[in-house]
Amino acid sequence: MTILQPFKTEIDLKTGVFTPETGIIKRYLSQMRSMFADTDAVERILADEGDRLLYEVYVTKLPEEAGQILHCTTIIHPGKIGSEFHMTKGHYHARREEGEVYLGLSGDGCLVMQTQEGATDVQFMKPGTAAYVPPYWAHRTVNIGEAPFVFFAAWAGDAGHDYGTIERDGFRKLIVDAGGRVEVTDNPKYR
Ligand code: M6P
Ligand code: ZN
Repeated sequence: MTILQPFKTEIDLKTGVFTPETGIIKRYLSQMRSMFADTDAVERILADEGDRLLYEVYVTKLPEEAGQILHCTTIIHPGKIGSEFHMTKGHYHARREEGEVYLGLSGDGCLVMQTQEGATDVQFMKPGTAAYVPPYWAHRTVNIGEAPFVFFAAWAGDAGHDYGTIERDGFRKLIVDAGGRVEVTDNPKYR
């Protein structure tokens, strides 16, 4: 495995910005067209206001190999697509036996999880919440507030991201705004 020099990163706890910046991933609505339940709302937003930046990920550049601990911050901007709150794509780990740890830094969010055996779970997160994604659980985060939801994540270097399974099946649970109340509902399109 790669032998590295120790290093550190300064993280702005409010904004999630990494210094030095070693990489940033930006995800737009156009890249998640079919992931939101209300696909009419998606197409309306894209036509009326153009593309929308949903979330950003500040990553450390580390080799994706066993023994390394990858880490990043994610910033989900506030907003909704129809009644569904802005969220990440979500994924299983390619190596299902690898878990992950999250730490809420700013804003309000929730962590939606599920297993391929049909179990579901939702953990609400605020600054200071450490949430654990055990092995075998797919995970997606959602911004349920009016400010950016920012959290730190750390996971095994060889875990890998399996996006395909979620792209095909979706998540069983949706996080929606029901007239000012955050509600967990069943996804009518779950396969
Ligand atoms: C968390 C971690 C990252 C992930 C990011 C965005 O910070 O789980 O590995 O990349 O969220 O989520 P996604 O990759 O599902 O878009
Ligand atoms: Zn993960």
